[in-house]
Amino acid sequence: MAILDDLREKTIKGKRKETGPLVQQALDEGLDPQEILDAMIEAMGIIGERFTRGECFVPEMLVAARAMTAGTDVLKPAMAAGGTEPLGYCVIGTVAGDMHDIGKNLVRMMIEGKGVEVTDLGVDVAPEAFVDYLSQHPECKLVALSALLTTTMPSLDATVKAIVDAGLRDQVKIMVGGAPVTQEFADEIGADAYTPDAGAAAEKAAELLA
Ligand code: B1M
Repeated sequence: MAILDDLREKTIKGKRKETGPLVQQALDEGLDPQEILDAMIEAMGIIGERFTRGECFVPEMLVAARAMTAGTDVLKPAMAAGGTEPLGYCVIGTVAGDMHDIGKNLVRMMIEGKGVEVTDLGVDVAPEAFVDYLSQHPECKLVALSALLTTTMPSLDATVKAIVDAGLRDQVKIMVGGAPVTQEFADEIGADAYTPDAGAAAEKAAELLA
């Protein structure tokens, strides 16, 4: 579809003033929000492959990421569910040492879409920050951790360990995810769940909070 091709292209090129209006136009034309999101996710995949091949560098990845964020900001209301009483409470963050937040933001958006109230601690979140949050918010029963780098996967482990050491493990479920993360790794570090994408993460979050 032409508009999605255009959106994919503008995201790759980092045209952040154009992605938002294009997403709005696609919504106005009645396109499925998931289809619109997939076009931008594909764009990030293409940028990532170019980076791997040495055809582009960090600044290009950064502007593409900003363009995608401008697009997802417009998409957010279309993906959110209605409802008044939250299904439960969740805290989310990208783990220590890791600055990637697009995937985490999508996971947050989709979990919110299930009627869960989500507190986002942002990126590069130290294990102690999760522990502090949980200590102060006993109503929070779900921790969602994102990691995009093989080098920050140990921070997932460190965060789970910090929660155990603080004596808070029994009060929460812990979900992990991000491109390099696997079910095997999640089992190894004692997480309750691994999911490969934002949609599956939202399903699992609702299941764990039910
Ligand atoms: Co970086 N980066 N990056 N980057 N970056 C990757 C991840 C990389 C694969 C690129 C590559 O080499 N091909 C590579 C990692 C290699 C590895 O470790 N395996 C990489 C690298 C090396 C780096 C730097 C080290 C580069 C450098 O400085 N030399 C550096 C590290 C900085 C740091 O974090 N300390 C770096 C920096 C950056 C930018 C800041 C420039 C920018 C991020 C901006 C931002 O996020 N605001 C950036 C970007 C944009 C990328 C790519 C191109 C795109 C990431 C993205 O947003 N994808 C990426 C290549 C790629 O992914 N193909 C790359 C789209 C997003 C929707 O997907 O985040 O995977 P993703 O999320 C998915 C799933 O993973 C899952 O659901 C999401 C959607 O369905 N998911 C979860 C995510 N979290 C989840 C949690 C869950 C469940 C599912 O449960 C809780």
